[in-house]
Amino acid sequence: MKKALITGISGQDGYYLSQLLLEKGYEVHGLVRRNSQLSIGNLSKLDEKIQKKIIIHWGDITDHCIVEKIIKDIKPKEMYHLAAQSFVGLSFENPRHTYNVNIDGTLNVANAVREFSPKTRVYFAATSEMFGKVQETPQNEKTPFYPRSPYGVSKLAGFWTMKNYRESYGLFMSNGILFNHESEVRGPEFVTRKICMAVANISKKKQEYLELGNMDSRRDWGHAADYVYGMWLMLQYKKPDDFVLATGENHSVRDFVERAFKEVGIDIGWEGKELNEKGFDKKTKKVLVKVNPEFFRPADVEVLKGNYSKAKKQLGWKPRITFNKLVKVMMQNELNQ
Ligand code: NAP
Ligand code: F7E
Repeated sequence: MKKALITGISGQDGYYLSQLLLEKGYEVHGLVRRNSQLSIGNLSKLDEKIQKKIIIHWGDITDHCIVEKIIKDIKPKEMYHLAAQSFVGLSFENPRHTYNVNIDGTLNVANAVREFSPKTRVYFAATSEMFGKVQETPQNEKTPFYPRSPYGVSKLAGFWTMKNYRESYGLFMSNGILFNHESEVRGPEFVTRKICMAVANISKKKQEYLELGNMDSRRDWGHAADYVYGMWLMLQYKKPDDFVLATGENHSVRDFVERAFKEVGIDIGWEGKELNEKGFDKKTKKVLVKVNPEFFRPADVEVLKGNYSKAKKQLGWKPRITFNKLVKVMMQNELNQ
């Protein structure tokens, strides 16, 4: 049986990727860091029968001893390195922790594979945040990088570590430069899930209004289920390489808010500018969206839009879930809670 190891298996992408690999007949191993509740994060949302099939190894990605031991013991055919401090906003407050997990953790993976399992094919979760202050639009694999946060900087170090190990030691290490992908199990602090949770609560009269930061920010949002399939395709490809996965479209945070409210039958109008901007229900005139400076970042990535033609041509990958469908499934999930 083919063995796969997923770090960060308890996160959003781990939830979808573990199911995909089990469906494909892999023996799935996952690294989970211990917490006082012994919680397995999103994996606990899986059907119990599926959960039981996943072999959990407890450990932190920054601990090279455990990373080496697991890779040496399992010698996986494929390894998906997803573990990261992935919240951009927090990376400004906790830059050291972000570097430790995202840079040292990735170096631990690269070294352990090099030393104990050089035939393992490795996927690294790189990101569109590396493009940051974008140097061209749309962004592709050749676009120069300009990260705008400690998170972006840390992922760029991981990206180059993979590329350098690939070129220096002939290892199969591929970088997925993935644009934002969301889902029903997205962490609640990310803007899409935060909006959907608030809109569902407002429609059920459990919350008065939603507070946001930079609503002009534009993102290329897809669904995580499509993107984990792209990760798998990268490791089936004849050689290691770097690939952008995106939808090729972008929308502002404001567009996302409007779309989410439409799902509960509310038409949002806007008035005021910058910190005084407000979103109101066109019918009742009630203010439902406000700006709170607390949610602005010291530097933001204003606009992202990816060009996925390399992945389309070489991997046969394309996104299936549209922006409107993404908002719909996320909203339906919140309304059913
Ligand atoms: P996520 O939901 O935040 O999941 C991150 C995972 O990493 C969680 O399982 C988390 O464990 C684990 N982790 C964090 N610190 C760790 C540590 N010190 N040791 C071991 N595990 C640790 O992120 P995601 O959305 O699934 O994204 C997966 C990967 O893709 C991340 O590397 C992210 O940076 C990258 N990425 C995401 C996107 C996106 O739009 N989603 C786009 C591009 C790249 P806990 O459950 O214990 O917190
Ligand atoms: O912010 C703006 C915010 O936190 C999106 C991670 O998966 O994708 C994700 O990073 C935009 C930003 O995601 C709020 O300023 C406004 O411009 O949902 P986000 P992100 O920063 O794009 C990339 C590709 C990754 O790799 C990351 O791991 O929305 N925004 N108001 C807000 N953002 C949040 N979180 N909360 C607000 O209230």
